Amino acid sequence: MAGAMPEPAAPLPIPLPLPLPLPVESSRRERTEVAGGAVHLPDWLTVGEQRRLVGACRDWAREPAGMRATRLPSGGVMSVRTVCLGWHWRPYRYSRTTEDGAPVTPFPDWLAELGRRAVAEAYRDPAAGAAYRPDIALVNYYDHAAKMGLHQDKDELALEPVVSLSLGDRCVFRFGNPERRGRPWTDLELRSGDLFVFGGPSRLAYHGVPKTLPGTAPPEIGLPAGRLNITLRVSGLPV
Ligand SMILES: O=C(O)CCC(=O)C(=O)O
Repeated sequence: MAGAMPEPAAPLPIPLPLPLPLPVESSRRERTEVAGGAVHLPDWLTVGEQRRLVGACRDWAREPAGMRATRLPSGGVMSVRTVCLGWHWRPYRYSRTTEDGAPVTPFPDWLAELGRRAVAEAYRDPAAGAAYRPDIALVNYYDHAAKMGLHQDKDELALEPVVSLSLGDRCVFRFGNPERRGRPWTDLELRSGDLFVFGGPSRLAYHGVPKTLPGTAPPEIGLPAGRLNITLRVSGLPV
């Protein structure tokens, strides 16, 4: 019949899209309390803050007390390269000068302020944040092959939390227990901008970095290769 609606064409053999599942990564990237007092806050630093920290690390690395591979009393040399602020870590104690006599770079107030914000937000405890007075930073640079074995941070006289900030390539961060260098542990991925705070019952937990994931750094933070980690600590040493 003229003017009649044409028969609908057979449906196209292209299925309609199904609702997309949530990306696995986004469902895992939430605040996590890995153990008592050990908190992972993903994507805590903005890109701008990451850029500023990368630039500051570059400046600290060039200072007279600059970045170096630490020689262990056993004779081994760490694959990670480190520059310290406030107090220089020479295994297994702190001093105000490096092994070659250079004065350690001062610990800046703005970094302490960042540490206070980190503790307040990780523990959801503004008073704990306000009371936090870090005076040591260890800035570690990992090239594609560097790693760090399981160890405790126990050369400080105070047991205030350690604040750890990650920049650049992702890594596998192994967080163990305070009793022994072994299982049980949790492996988690730390990415650029992530915050990890460990204090309280986890302050002396063994931890380490078995590997980094080269080529995973976000290009916009100004670190084309490798991983930087900044840990803030309270020395408990006299001013
Ligand atoms: O690179 C990290 O995430 C850990 C660094 C660390 O364990 C340390 O500096 O003692």
